[in-house]
Amino acid sequence: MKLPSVAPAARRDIQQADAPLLAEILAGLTAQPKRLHPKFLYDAQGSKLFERICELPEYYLTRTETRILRERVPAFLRSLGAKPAIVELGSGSSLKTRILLDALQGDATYVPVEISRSHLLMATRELSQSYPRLEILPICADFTQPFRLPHGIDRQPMLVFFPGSTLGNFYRDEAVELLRLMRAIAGANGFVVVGADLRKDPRIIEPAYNDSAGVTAAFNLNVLTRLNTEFGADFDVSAFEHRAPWIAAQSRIEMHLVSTRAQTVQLGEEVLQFARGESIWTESCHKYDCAQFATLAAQAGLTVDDVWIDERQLFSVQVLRGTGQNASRPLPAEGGRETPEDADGRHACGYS
Ligand code: AVJ
Repeated sequence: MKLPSVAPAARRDIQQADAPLLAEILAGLTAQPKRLHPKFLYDAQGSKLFERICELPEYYLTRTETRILRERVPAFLRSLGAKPAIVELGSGSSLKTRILLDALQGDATYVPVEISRSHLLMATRELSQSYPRLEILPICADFTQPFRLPHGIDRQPMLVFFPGSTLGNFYRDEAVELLRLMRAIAGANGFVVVGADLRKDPRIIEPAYNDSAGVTAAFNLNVLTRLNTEFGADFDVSAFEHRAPWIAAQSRIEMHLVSTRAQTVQLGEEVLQFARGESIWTESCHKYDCAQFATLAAQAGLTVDDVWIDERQLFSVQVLRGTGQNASRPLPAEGGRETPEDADGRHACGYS
């Protein structure tokens, strides 16, 4: 094997590593309307602020989902059969997973799939201390790209877990693609359990994204601070305002950062022009009713087996299964490079 050279200067390495991200940021900020992918909200500071959002009185989502899971998961797990495998996509710090793991009676395998190696390692360490009997098989991967599952996992009762209403962040086609991936991982007999915030009176939804303590505003504005520190931009953060309106026609909350005056911002080689009132669109949080969610799931070859909802009908946890024979596992990618079982003993989990 050819070893990598150790010579290049660290500075250049960092610039090269960031180059595709910078290109993506610039493409978004020179588009009409200006936009940034929501993933940029979640740097270390952004993730901390998001954790504070989850504790806000107005932000009912986390609290409600946690309550639903605590109540429903024990019986559900008992029905799964011996030694289930729980696959979680974008597991982060695996906080919600603990509700599942706490309810486990016997042996189980937990497969967190997480792009951030530091989050993944920390979660693995903490979970193995809390749950010494749990087999943990962490996978460091971007789940929007094909990745491999641990070999043999498909012989266990399979549960794919996607809590937190994260699916709401995706546009329809992406959401369907992601559900298709989960169906493929779950296989013919497995379950896909997805948290989905419900469409409801905007007087409940809007305050959740416009909290009185201003934490969501800080979370949204933090992305500009990040562009300044990590990508050398010169945003005047005080000249932007957080907005999060409910857009009924699209059934979503849109988060924006609105420029309070005409201004220019330097980023990389570009000079970005902002008109007064012009916005950067930073996130969309789609809300479904149960019928809409079932249609979305059906497009991905999933059928709704059960829906768990709190008594105020704020939030849903959707229990899904593959529809009929479409639910078979996808074949590994063709072309000879990847065999179903390669040297590291994992089988392919590609998707189309
Ligand atoms: C992490 C996508 C579930 O949509 O409620 C919270 C993100 N943004 N407040 C959500 C978020 C502003 C959150 N998700």
